[in-house]
Amino acid sequence: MALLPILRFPDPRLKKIAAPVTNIDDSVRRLIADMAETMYEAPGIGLAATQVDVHKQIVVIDVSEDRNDLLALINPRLEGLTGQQEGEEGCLSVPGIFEKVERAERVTVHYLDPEGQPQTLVAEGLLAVCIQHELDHLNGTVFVDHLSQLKQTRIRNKLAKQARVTA
Ligand code: K1U
Ligand code: ZN
Repeated sequence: MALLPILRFPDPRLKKIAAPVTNIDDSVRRLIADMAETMYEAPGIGLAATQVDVHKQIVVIDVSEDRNDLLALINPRLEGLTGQQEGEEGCLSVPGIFEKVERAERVTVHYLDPEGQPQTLVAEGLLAVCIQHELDHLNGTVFVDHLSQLKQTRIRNKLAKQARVTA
């Protein structure tokens, strides 16, 4: 397994639209294992392939307290978004920034598992938020895009300053 470098906002590659996976083979399963290792090490509760510069529809998620309940979603499709919730979100591509974002409270997601089997999951609360956040990444959207222009400008300036300090 390997740790993968994570793209940082506002890298333009985070805006790419991910393509469906057409063949679920060992290379896809190896990528999922590497993404999981990268997510756990970060640490994070989710990671989309887009964030590691692979533009395929793959996400990994683990919102469990014990960090032992990995979900790998291939070609995920959302349906039946209901209710509303507002919670603080962070992003491994936007380090050090946490902002409130409004999301659906409950979602249904259809996807293929790493064996290529179709699955359906009904999620609510943090898992529903994380699924929406990760599926946004596959569509080239970062949580910052949901914020006001003023907040977006402040975040860009803060990250640019951080980058100058660490350069
Ligand atoms: O997509 C990502 O960059 C991962 C992101 C997912 C996420 C967090 C919060 C709300 C929605 C989606 C993160 O994991 S940021 C790190 C984080 O929130 C966290 C890290 C360790 C333990 C608990 C949370
Ligand atoms: Zn993110």
